[in-house]
Amino acid sequence: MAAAPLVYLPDPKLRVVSAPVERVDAATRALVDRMFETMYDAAGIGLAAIQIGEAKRVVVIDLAGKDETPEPLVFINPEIVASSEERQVYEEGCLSIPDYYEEVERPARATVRFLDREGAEQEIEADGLLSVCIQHEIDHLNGVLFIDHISRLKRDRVTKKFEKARAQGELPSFPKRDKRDRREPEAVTP
Ligand code: GNR
Ligand code: NI
Repeated sequence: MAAAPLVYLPDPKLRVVSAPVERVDAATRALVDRMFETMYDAAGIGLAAIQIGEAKRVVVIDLAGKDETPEPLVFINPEIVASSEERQVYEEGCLSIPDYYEEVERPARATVRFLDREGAEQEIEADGLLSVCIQHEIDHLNGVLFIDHISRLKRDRVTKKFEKARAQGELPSFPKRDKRDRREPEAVTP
């Protein structure tokens, strides 16, 4: 099983709304496996299928550090059914926007309903980094990027930088900072 090439900003695929998975079958599990290969290869903590060009509502996450036991999580057709009023800030990055980091504020906790790798319905209440990550990934399923949550000035600046690189035929370099280099999210005091 091999890693797949990543899709980078400003690829219009990143703006596509992904389609629900109709049946969790062998093809779905093959996609999940390819996503894990790609995510571990790029040292990311999460990946949405559209980041390898598949417009399906499939997300993989593993928050375990480099030297820890892997904890692979699979979310198929994930939906946020509740989220907290309380918010937290985290410096986010994205494998599709290499080497760019900015603080994003989101609900601190999210209740997520989804299908697992076997197609069974599950529900979890995520907090901390898992909450940040699952919200970031569900955004991808809806064609939304973390830069949509920052100021227009910053968003336009990073978008132009990646448009220019693309126009010059450059492919983004492999991320320099390890995206598994995790901090704790910060509580926001209203
Ligand atoms: O690897 C990733 N790290 C990360 C760090 C802070 C907030 C969100 C993320 S997700 C990102 C992988 C990715 O781009 N998933 O879509
Ligand atoms: Ni991302």
